[in-house]
Amino acid sequence: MTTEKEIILHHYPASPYSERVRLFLGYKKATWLSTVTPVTLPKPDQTILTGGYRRAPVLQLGSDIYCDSRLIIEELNRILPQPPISIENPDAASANLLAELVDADIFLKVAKFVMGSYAQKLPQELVDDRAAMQPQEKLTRENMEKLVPYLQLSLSKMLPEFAKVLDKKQFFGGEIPARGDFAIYQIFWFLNTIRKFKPIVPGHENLHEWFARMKTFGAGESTLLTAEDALKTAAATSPRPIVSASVSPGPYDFKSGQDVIVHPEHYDHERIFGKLLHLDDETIILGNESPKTGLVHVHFPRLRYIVFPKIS
Ligand SMILES: N[C@@H](CCC(=O)N[C@@H](CS)C(=O)NCC(=O)O)C(=O)O
Repeated sequence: MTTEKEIILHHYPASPYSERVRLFLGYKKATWLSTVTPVTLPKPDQTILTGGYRRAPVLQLGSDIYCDSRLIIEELNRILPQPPISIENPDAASANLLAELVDADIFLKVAKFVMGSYAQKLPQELVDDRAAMQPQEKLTRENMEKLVPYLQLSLSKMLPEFAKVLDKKQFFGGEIPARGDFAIYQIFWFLNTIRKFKPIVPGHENLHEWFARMKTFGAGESTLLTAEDALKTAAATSPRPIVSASVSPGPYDFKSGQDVIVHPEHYDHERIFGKLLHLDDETIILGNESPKTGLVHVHFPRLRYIVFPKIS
């Protein structure tokens, strides 16, 4: 059993978004509990905690569940303020804006490039699972492979620009890293898993040095925790009271406690269920209850997640 304050990260080693958060935990020299999730659906121990959110990583603090790496990093930064990250200055703003570009476009290209480069070796269940996540893309091994030259060209044009933005700075955030540094790192970390960082960004020593500097943060100190024990922790604890809980009615005239569906922007078929407990310009908080978890509060960032009423 763990205590309410302990950091539990639900993730799997090959997940680049998880690597973003693991590196952040390293920067903070955190001690944390590591619950390894499956790479493909079904993920019953994760989705019972999240109301259906299937992606990695997920942060659990007792019975508060945080989805999406951006919100996870903000929450971790709140509970682990030292060492600080770069905020509210032009370098931090440009690093965080680059992170938006990474999430909206560049990382998707990197992921397709890495997977396409190994298309023939990917397990069939992974191909099927990811194809079902993006039904509009008709993902087959052949289609993945055919895209590789185009993706290589795109990345060879885009990625060296990061070196120009970094210029002579230690970090994209300036003297210390900003949230965006961890998002940018994820690109090069994933390319490095197939040894393509140097070939795609030859020269540009400043970027390679930055990567090496970031890498030294490590991943903090983690201990394995079974999914079963993570669920027991949720069942044995209560969610943090929501500070000034309120539900902004928005276009659907939302009411507190109403059943809703949340989905990540552009992924309408990924559905997360729960009772709407809080909705403002920053966060969405859903309440969910099950015998295995007790009451949990599931937190999402407001941006990139869409809330709809659940029509029963
Ligand atoms: N916006 C999410 C994206 C997370 C994401 O897409 N993670 C990938 C793994 S790196 C994922 O969950 N893929 C499907 C899966 O693992 O089930 C975040 O920032 O955390």
